[in-house]
Amino acid sequence: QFPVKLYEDVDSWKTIIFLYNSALKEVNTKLEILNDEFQHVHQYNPIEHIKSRIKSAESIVKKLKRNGHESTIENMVEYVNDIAGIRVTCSFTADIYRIAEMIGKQSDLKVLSIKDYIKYPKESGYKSYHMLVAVPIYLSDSVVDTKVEIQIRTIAMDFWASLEHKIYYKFEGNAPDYISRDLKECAEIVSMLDAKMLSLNEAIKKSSQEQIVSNEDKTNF
Ligand code: 0O2
Repeated sequence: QFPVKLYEDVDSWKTIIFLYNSALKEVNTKLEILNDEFQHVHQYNPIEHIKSRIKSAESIVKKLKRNGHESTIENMVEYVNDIAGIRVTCSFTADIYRIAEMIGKQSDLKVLSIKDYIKYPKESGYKSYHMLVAVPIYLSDSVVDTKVEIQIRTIAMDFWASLEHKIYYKFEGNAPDYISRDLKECAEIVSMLDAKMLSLNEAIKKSSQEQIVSNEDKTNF
């Protein structure tokens, strides 16, 4: 458990978690609005679903330890960037970049860093687009910039990452070679599937547009 012993520590822990929860609410609302507006303008939803969570005290401590930091409240705020995390799942790879661009344009969100594990997948085969943003939380007497990690990925990438995550924890990071190999092969299949689904979707869109034009031609005639 997190070594929160002193009363002041308990108090600052509660305040910090309150801030992270508020930041999640803010970013969730922003994403929902972007999705609704996209539906309104393009009759299409780029987001399949959104999940958010606050990292457990146990995972925070483990992450600090893994990175060689002492478990203090200051270190947790400074070094653990994904205490507040939002995962956005899309159908197609193109939607990921569309959403990332829309987030980047929000003037009240500061983009602190971007990790494009889609263009540059991890050694394991992990693919996802990570954005670390700071959102201002307006309190009665101050404004606090609070960090939120947004992970954007396709349904197929999410399927792969969930299984890999389970395997990683089951074997404590030392999965047998044949499992890591098979996982990597699955990651390649996921990439092929995503590319194929995207081009199929483009073909469907093109054919619908051609149909509209041909119907307009008939009416004009
Ligand atoms: P958990 O158990 O999911 O919470 P940083 O300090 O931000 O520079 P960090 O946190 O390693 O370093 O950044 P990164 O790479 O953005 O990873 C943040 C989170 O992305 C991880 O949190 C995972 O949730 C996910 N992630 C990153 N790499 C992988 C991977 O190879 N496989 C899977 N399944 N998920 C990954 P945690 O705290 O490491 O893990």
